[in-house]
Amino acid sequence: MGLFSSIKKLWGGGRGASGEAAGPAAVSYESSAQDGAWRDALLLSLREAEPRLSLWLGHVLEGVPEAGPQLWERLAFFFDALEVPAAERDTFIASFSSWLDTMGYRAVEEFRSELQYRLALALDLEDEEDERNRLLLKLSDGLSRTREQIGRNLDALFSSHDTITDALWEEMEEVLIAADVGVNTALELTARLRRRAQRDGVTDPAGLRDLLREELTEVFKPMRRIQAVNPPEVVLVIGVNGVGKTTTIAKLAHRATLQGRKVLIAAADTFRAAAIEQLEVWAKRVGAGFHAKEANSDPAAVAFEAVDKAVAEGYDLLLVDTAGRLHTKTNLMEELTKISRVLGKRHPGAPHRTILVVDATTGQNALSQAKLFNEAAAIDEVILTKLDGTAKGGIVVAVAMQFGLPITFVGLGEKMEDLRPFDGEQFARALFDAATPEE
Ligand SMILES: Nc1nc2c(ncn2[C@@H]2O[C@H](COP(=O)(O)OP(=O)(O)O)[C@@H](O)[C@H]2O)c(=O)[nH]1
Ligand SMILES: [Mg+2]
Repeated sequence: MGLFSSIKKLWGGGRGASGEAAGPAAVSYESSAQDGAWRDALLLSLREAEPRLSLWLGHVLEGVPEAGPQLWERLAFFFDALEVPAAERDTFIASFSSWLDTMGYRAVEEFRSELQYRLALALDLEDEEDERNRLLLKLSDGLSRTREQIGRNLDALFSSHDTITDALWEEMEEVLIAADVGVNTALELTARLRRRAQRDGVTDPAGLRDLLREELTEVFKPMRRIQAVNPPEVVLVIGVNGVGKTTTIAKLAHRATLQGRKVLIAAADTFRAAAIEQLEVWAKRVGAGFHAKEANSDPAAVAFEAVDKAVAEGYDLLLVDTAGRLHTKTNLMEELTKISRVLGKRHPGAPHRTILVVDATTGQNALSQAKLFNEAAAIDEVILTKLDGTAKGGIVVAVAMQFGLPITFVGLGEKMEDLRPFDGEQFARALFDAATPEE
């Protein structure tokens, strides 16, 4: 359900299915002893609110200090007002409630953000502006150091030149290199900007800021991809040790589960028993299936069995975790090729996507990793993790430009909700605009 239909529901839908079905076994939210006047008040504030999920949620949570019957009742009422089918409403509440139990959260502030994330996915509002702004804010936070540095240097650069000269271009290269965009990328980006400035007849240095943002948006333009048509979709996740593969798999599984897909996770990183256990814990937490063998088993065998299970048991998505620590490049290449081959043997077209996970805090090192893995496997996309903790945001530009690979998601923290679709225009804004985004 998109935002417009949601608004229409709120305005025209009245009480909807309120009170029509009993709650799921685990959660009770039938009308409590308190009077029902809050319903009218809540419906009114929802209708009067600007149509933004965060504001709606604010009203739903008004006067609710912690999880409990009052919260379930108000949430259920919110779903009813949006005419969400009772079964979906109940599943959402039951699953959220059991997640709270698992995490040991009670106070609203501990789970508000996860709740909004889940609502955005369940109500199909993630593409709405409100959610995009939220991502932008988070991205801006994470990139504040990069932005400060680049922004300050660009300001200094633009104000110290009256016209666009060769010296200005050289200094711009230096600013970009200092932001860890990398030498080659900085040179190429500057060359492109130069052409663009000439073409558009830009002569005022201050005009270059916009050009830079436009050029970057172009660099990040998402490539069209053909989606897998034969479920289960098989996704192979590769990357150096410690970059965040396992965490990212858990986050991807979490998203997919919230979107109603049946997910299986395979532990083809068989080096350490602890790594297998870590993945199993995540699978349980996010409600995904799990397939593993004992430590030091053949990773390709794990992958083969997992895809077998995924096909046989009707999974929608199989995520395959891999090791990133093979001793030589040849080893690594052979291992990944073998895994890919057995996946494809059992299920035509698999792996449908091979994702390289890159740790943004490693700066230029990330580039050489991308290069190495690109030789070992046909990478379809990149996920950049730890953008929350880096002053080297420029690396994103380098990866996208040097490899022509689309960046599909970014990791902005260790929590499950901290994986967000990557939007190049947003990123360019977060990176280069000194001005804080709205809100
Ligand atoms: N701050 C931050 N930490 C992350 C992010 N993604 C992963 N991590 C952390 O990075 C560490 C290594 O992650 P892990 O998934 O085990 O890496 P793997 O070896 O590639 O599987 C863990 O402590 C994660 O919590 C992120 O986006 N932001
Ligand atoms: Mg791992």
